Amino acid sequence: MANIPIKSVLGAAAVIAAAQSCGKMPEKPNVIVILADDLGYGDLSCYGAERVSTPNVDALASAGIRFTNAHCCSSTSTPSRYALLTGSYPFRRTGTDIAAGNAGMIIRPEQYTLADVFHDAGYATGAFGKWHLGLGSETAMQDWNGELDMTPKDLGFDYHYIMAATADRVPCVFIENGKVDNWDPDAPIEVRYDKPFEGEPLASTNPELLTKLVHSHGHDMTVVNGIGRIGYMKGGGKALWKDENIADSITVHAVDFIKSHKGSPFFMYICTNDIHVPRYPHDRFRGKSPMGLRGEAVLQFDWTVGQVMAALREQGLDKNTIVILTSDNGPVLDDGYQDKAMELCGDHRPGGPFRGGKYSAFEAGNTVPFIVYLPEGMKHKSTSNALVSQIDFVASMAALTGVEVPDGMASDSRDSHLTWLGKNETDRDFVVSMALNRSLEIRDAEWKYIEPSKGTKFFRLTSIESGYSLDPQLYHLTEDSGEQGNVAAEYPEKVEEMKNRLEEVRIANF
Ligand code: NG6
Ligand code: CA
Repeated sequence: MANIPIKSVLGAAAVIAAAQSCGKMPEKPNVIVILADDLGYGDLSCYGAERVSTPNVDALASAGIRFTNAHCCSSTSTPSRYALLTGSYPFRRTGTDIAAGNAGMIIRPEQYTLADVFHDAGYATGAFGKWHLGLGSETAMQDWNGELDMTPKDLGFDYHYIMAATADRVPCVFIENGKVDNWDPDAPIEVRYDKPFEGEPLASTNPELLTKLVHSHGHDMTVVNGIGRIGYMKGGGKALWKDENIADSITVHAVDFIKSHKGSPFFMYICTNDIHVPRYPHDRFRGKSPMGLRGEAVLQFDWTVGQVMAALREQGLDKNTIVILTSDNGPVLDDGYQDKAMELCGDHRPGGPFRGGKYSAFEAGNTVPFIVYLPEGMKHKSTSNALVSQIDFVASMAALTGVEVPDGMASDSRDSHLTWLGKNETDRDFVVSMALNRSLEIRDAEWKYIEPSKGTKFFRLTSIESGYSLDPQLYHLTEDSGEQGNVAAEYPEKVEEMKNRLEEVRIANF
């Protein structure tokens, strides 16, 4: 039943009835997606990490299902999140690459989103934390001192408390329901990405301002909270965030939402800033990891997960809430700040057994932790090796909640909810993902093909193998999950077959 197009799904009510009969599914379970940032396959203790312990995430995994072959749709944030929320591959549209903090909203209101699914199912919906999909109807035209004219509200989210882009990009403020939270009338906000504001200090010209973190590459523009950022910003005053409080702010708002919606079904999209750069966790995590700031940021992520679960328990909602925890892309150590992530990593392998990392076409770029916490009584198994993809969020959650996806929407998304709920271990037919240079890879449960593409073999600044090659690459994943031997020359028919399958996906005309 997995992987069938949504249009051929039985009546949704029938699907829910079937699920209920075999596993005590609550009638309208709350659904929480916890999306970590740059958290690698090997960064959690339940995925084998030994130099960091993540008890709260591990508890989620023991109460649910831990997937060992789950993939995001791109090895960077914006395109990955675009796919998760729309069920449409980011390569189908231009403008889906890593977004600036003043990018206009990339998903357009007419697109059907994961939030629309839940909205149509009668759920209250909220987005929290890192957004990174643009805001406002037009790039660089946002009024950060008034109300934004296009926001997640236009995409099915009733409520949002978000960061426009990333913690290393201006504007360094939270936005609540279209307005800068804590907006300071004495410090009106201006944001630019094309040129600096005259007379404003920069990280490149005023290094004495870098009191908290110093950059290693990039991040030499406006300084906020003693840390250099990407982009230029003026003003902000009391609205400016303190990096050490970001996790707390996101968590507090998420917990408040849980408390105020305990009486009716809700969907939450909680995107932590951890463990993206700049890594500057709260004092209470400092000195707690042998891996320094990056390890402490993992601990802080784990803390957020613990707070969300504790809130569910306190409200008696752990019995009817499904929590799906995953990451937007693979890991990186030095992503532009001198936080000693590389030096203190020791034998920790953030990408687990996989090759490459963030930005890369190799497996560590898009093989991500994926844990589905299920209410008591619904648990069928503890790990699943099924091949699954984040592209299936929209169709799977539509099937789960009994919503019909409108024709022509979320066309790449397939209903995999029975696999996600552990009722079968059916592999997706194929999984496609995109690397930084927009080249594509396709894999099935056995083989992986990386299409030829131009570009450096090694990202020097981040020390990550790109996986790019002018030659076609074929890896026999069942024997070589570490992608050590390109066997394209030995299996020309397989190369042809995978290439054609990729081509079919690419040119699909929905
Ligand atoms: C890169 C940034 C990196 C990070 C990334 C986006 C530099 C030198 N590097 O351009 O620090 O922000 O973009 O990461 O500026 S993502 O996880 O949001 O895709
Ligand atoms: Ca990311």
